[in-house]
Amino acid sequence: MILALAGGVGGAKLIKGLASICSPDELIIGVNVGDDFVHMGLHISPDLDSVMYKLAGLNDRERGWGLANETWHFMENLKRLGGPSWFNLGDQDLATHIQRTSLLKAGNSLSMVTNQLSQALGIAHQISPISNFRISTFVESALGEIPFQDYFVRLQCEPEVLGFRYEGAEDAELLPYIEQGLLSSQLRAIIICPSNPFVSIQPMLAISELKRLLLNRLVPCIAVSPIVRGKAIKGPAAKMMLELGSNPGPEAIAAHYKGLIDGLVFDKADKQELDKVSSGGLVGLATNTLMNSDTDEKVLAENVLDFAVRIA
Ligand code: FO1
Repeated sequence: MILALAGGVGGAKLIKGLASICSPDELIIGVNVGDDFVHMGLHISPDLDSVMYKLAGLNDRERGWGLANETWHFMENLKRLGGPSWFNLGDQDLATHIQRTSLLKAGNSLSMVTNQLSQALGIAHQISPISNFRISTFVESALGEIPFQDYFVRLQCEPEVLGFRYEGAEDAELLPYIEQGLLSSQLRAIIICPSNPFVSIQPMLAISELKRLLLNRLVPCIAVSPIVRGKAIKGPAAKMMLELGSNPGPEAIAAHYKGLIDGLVFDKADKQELDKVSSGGLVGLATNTLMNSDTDEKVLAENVLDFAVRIA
């Protein structure tokens, strides 16, 4: 059994690759909830939706979020009425947010709601929020604290980051289903998908129970770097690393996950970093990490799992 931790777009691609080679009872998917926020009364769960739409084959590939063939009549009319236009809610996507909000209001947990939505979309694999508790990522900048979606969407990742705060993480309980997976004798490997270490993975690692279970792991934990040639495949990860004083690359990712991982997979474009990464007990693997097709996603998933078996 494999347990994978994922955040935004890059994470969803590798999850799709893993889901194409692991059956539903072989793959536990833990997804970041730090991006979640309430917008116009709707509970939005961007990372859960990225994974859900991706596994349902409904995702919009170039946008990276939301649904393919989306239309924006709601947004056009919202703007005409003077409503907030900075966060785009597609006409089809709206149904997800309204149904999720309705099910949550009816007393269902986020994990129950995610199961209901995923099953309705015909997804065989179980997608789980890392916790049913609210965790809210704030970006600390010279302008003060910025809620994540304001930073990422409204301010287009422009402010210089000084740090992060994951409100609610200290009280958040790790989802029991995830905890059971980490304690299971069937577990063979833990995969940290190529998501932003600061705003997609760290909000999960800020849950003390998860961090403790990873530190005491009995199986290999493999991280896949989201950085290629010093740049993030998508999103602000490299910009954040530079602003926090580290050099975006495999070595900095290895340092970020120090103690939590046994192997680091990064792109063959950075294979010269192999020696620097393979030190202090960490094993490096340089391979193709760019996922521009279903095949790329599947091949990377296979390479990551083979790597985990090799270093077990
Ligand atoms: N990202 C944007 O850059 N602009 C948007 O207008 C936007 C709307 C949006 C609506 C629903 C949803 O699930 C995600 C959305 N995202 C948008 C992406 C969102 O900001 C995610 O947090 C990122 O994908 C990072 O994980």
